[in-house]
Amino acid sequence: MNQAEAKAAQSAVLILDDERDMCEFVADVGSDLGFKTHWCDNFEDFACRYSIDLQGIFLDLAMPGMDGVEIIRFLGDNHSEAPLVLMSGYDSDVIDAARRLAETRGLKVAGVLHKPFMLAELSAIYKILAEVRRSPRPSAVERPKDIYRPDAQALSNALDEGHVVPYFQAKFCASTRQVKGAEVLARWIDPERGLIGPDRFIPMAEQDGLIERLTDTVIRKSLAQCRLWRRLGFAPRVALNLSPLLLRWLDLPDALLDMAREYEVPPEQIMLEITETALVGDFSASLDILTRLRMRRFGLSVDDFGTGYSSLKQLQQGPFTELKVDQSFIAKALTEEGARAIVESSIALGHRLGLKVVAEGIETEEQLELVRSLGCEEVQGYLLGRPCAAEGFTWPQPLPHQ
Ligand code: G
Ligand code: G
Ligand code: MN
Repeated sequence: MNQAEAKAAQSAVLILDDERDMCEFVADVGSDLGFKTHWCDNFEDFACRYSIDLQGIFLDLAMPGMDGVEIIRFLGDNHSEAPLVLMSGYDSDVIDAARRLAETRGLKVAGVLHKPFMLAELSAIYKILAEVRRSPRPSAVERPKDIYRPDAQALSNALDEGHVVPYFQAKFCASTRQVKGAEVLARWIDPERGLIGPDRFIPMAEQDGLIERLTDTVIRKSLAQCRLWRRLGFAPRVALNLSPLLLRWLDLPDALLDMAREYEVPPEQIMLEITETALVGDFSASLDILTRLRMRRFGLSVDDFGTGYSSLKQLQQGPFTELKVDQSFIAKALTEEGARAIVESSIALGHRLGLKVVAEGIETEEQLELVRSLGCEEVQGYLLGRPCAAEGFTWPQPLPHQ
């Protein structure tokens, strides 16, 4: 027995379907590949058989007396880490909805199988199980509880010691692939724990009153870097993320303008990215600040467009100059009709409102080609450039007349 087979032998796959021949069909493939397979035709048995160590779960979405949604909830509540395969005879939009539901509950959807099973499904089952066998067992994966959750004191110390630094992710022209600018993304580099991402400290900074200090640190370091780049003959354009909370601070426009002057970076070269959710709530107060920022010549970008709850009227009334289509739609645009419709209409809407449109989260050539063909001006994503430290960032040589 080789290593992969030995690993598979300890692994179990659980199948829930009220049609016995479907269960046997999947179970046969699983056994062929060396998995222990269990199948059941009702939820009670499934719940008894369920364990956190499962290597894969095949789930029928439509069974008499219960729907797959209840089981998805059960798996979410039990923090299931096993790759989940959804099986159904429903239309693909129903299956897509179930997949999204499972993902929002933290489940990992490994695939979807359409009934009735044909040859294509058989090979899909082989492919999914072979993939499952190669991936680490759930118990070997870092569990959420093992992740370091810093507190406010730790962040405050890190800020004092200069451990929070800007990383830069390039924004490219969608057609020429030239670097047009960079988005600043905060990183906490802890000498012992290594790199800590912003998702683990920005919400906490917002909650514990550290967001102003953190933003001040990140902006000053980014602008100091820009000054250096400018002195080296480059023309860096940077995008800074602003917490929604800062849009309640009436002195923000002047404070930012003072910083831009101090570091000798023209505000026209600075884009301020504001998440769409920030536009909810007291919009007139935000509008006051946004307008004054625009009057000081900063660029204003609506970040994560499509995920917030702002009305189109707010988008139309705000003095924005750029719209960033959220990466969650880009990720699904080539496989889900609904996501593609959102990408298409966001780009068209941005253009109708006179905004430059940026697509974020571009990971494949196909995604790049899609947004380029829809007229999107700029792209950002792992395909062309990951966030990196200033030292790793290269600007194109400016043209002589610049
Ligand atoms: O950098 P990712 O690589 O993980 O960033 C995750 C989220 O954190 C993004 O939504 C980004 O907008 C946000 N973020 C990154 N840096 C900053 C920052 O300096 N300030 C604020 N408010 N948000 C930031
Ligand atoms: O919300 P905002 O647009 O500021 O977030 C940017 C986030 O997206 C950062 O966490 C950044 O690291 C991440 N990111 C950038 N490019 C890609 C990509 O191609 N794929 C994925 N999955 N994340 C990306
Ligand atoms: Mn952003």
